[in-house]
Amino acid sequence: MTEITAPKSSLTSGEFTDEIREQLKYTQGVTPEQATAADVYVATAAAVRRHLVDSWMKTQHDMVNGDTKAVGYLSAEFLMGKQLENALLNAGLTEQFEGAMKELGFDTKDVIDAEYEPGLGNGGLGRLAACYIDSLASIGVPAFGYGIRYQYGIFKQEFDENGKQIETPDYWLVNEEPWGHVDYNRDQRVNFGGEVVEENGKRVWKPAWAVRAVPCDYMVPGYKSGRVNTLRLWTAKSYDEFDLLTFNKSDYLDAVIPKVEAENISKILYPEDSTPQGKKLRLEQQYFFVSASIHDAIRVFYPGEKNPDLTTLPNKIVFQLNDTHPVIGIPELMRVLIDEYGYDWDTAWSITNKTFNYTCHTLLPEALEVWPASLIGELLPRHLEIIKKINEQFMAELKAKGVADDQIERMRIYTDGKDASVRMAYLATYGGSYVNGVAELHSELLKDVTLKDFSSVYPDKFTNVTNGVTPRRFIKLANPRMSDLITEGLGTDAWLSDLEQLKGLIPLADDPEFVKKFAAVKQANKNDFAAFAKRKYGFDIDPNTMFNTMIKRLHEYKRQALKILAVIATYADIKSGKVDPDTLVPRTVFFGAKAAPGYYLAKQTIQLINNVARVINNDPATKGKLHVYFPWNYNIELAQNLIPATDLDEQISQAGKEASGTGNMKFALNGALTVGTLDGANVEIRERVGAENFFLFGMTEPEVSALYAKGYDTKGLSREYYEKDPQLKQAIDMVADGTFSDGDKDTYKDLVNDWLNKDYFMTLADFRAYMDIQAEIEETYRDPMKWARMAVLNVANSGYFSSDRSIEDYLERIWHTGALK
Ligand code: 7GP
Repeated sequence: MTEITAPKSSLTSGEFTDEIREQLKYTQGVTPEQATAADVYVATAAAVRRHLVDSWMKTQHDMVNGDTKAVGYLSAEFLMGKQLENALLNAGLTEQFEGAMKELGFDTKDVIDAEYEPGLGNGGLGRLAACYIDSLASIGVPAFGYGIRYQYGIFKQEFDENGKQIETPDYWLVNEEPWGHVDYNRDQRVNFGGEVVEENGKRVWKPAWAVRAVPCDYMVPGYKSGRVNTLRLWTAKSYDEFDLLTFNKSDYLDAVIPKVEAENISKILYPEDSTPQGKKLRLEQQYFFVSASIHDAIRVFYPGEKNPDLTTLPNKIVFQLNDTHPVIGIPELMRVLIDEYGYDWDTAWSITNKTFNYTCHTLLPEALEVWPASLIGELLPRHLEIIKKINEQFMAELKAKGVADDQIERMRIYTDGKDASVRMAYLATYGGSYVNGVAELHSELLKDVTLKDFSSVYPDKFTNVTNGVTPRRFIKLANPRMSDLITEGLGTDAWLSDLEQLKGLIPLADDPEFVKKFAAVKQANKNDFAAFAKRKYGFDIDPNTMFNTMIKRLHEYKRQALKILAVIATYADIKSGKVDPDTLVPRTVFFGAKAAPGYYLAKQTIQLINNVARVINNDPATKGKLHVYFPWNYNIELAQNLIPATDLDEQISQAGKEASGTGNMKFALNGALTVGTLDGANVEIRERVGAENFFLFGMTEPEVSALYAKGYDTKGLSREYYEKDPQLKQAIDMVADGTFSDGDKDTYKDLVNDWLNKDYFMTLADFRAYMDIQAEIEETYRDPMKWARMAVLNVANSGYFSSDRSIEDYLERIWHTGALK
């Protein structure tokens, strides 16, 4: 094998053009004259893949033959975003692409835009997985991302004429998808159902049905590392295309039922985020991809071996469980080792224990998956037996350690009785080596609250890895102007693979020339966004206002309600003449958020925001002073456009509820200032950028706990805040009295009822503090140089939040491996 080098930047534009021409001709069958931007996109993608193949093969060869352990990142979601620009950047082909497009007479933007964004994830967890596989490849750690190639990703969001969210299916495979290679020759059989019988003193699973798992491989090029990893997403296929007997007896539809049922498994992504589903199909999805991936890893690392020595498995690969969704992998590996390879229980347990680790991404107890034992028994009877045995062993172990009986009872993985169930987070914690939270505060709360019983017995299992984001996509691609300015300021672009180098910008915060340039970059980004929003949504946005953004999933704990109530309060003050609009900093407020289709209060909040926007944007009283826009279908593309244009971002979750957040990192790294609570990674961002460069407000986590203890949500204490605060009262009254529903008082009654009687996430309790911090924000914004200086310091001090650093932490604290030599 040849020596590994950074991708050939020696490829000339001319050569790259020729490759694209070849692809157009031989795979697309069109001449460059006939070609559309969509054709050129497909041909360019194929040319990029071709260019990466050697490094991809070399990486796989080195992975299998070297002594560096690989990482298997098991995740039900990979929210990748569009691929072309990123692949070009990481492959070192950006300039060649620009040259080729010139030569072929195409606009680079049109070609990049021709790609359909795959939405194979819901939010933070899925996007984090995508950032992590970028960083793994960029650092040169051999890795597989393992997941599902859903035919339908997260739904497309539209708003109807009443401002309600409408979900339409996202069939992202409408056109040719040039990145994935379907490898029918590396398929796996995944069994389901049936029963377990005793044969020659052994438990033998007799499954009732099986699906064929076919991998689709995506190359994951590292940035300047010369390494290319694999994202392997599985598709479910039927072994029986067609039942001829049934067809002859009855009709076509009945004859394809088995096919439809099998293929349903990878049909659609569950659109839930931070909420459990508890659906049979969901468990089928989980087992489907995890079983296929485990067998695939054994195939890869023990090629052609009939009797592999699987006691070496933990030296070959370490599986990271991305939340509880892949946790069925623990009993699956036990089953594979015992039933398929003949290992005894203890050996199998020791291998399994060393091979898995678990990352938790939530603080909401209801989001920790619990499966009915009956369902597991029905779909995976052998696994249920194994889980019960793991539970018995666990309880005996706890007893031997002298753990009190009531604590042991609380810690059960398998709960007996009528509603017997399996707690996947507990199974993951016991079954793997390490458990980590995703920000310091989150990891502390996991240890001290959510998994307290476990951390008291197994303190060494618990660790933290604070999330990160890839600077390639979220700085370099999203914000090319700022990237150029950073490179100019630092005199090198090496910061893109060593983000702590941004610290070199600190002295430039005191250089008025640099700060001015920085402010000019932000203004240009705002102008760009206004043009983008006009094109895409028809919005008329004034780029000379403060851009104030809240983009994330719609969830009560994230408190979009707090933001919209504050907007309403300001609007009311303008209307009543209490505030002279000319004294306000002109502001444009942006929301972007999808609500889970069955999440009623979240959907009401969306409707409210849309109608507040409608009323305010049409009211001459606030013209030029306050506007609200809600671009629909928030996705990665919108994030890449809006984040670099934002002045102020909102991270206002109730303290103790947001595990980390990653949007907060993207904003800080793009020179937005944050208004936020002491929650998730906000805590660490503020620590790094400096308290004076962060707008902090609201209760802390201990204050929140104390207020719960007083009965905030159970005794209806929120009403006291409403009665006490005239501004809050007025805002809520306006929602109730029909101001945003054409006079109809019923439209938002459930939302209002919840605020006044429960308000579990304490929106009302934090309202005053949130309004008060606005004065400070406005005063700061009135001094553009001061604001820009603070923004520079946010960028300069946020290098820690690179996903490269997160991966380094995983390597050191959990995976105990490193880059390929
Ligand atoms: C999210 C967390 O809500 C967010 O705080 C965190 O930054 C992100 O994961 C990445 O760690 N969680 C999810 O997206 C999710 O679906 C399932 O959690 C329990």
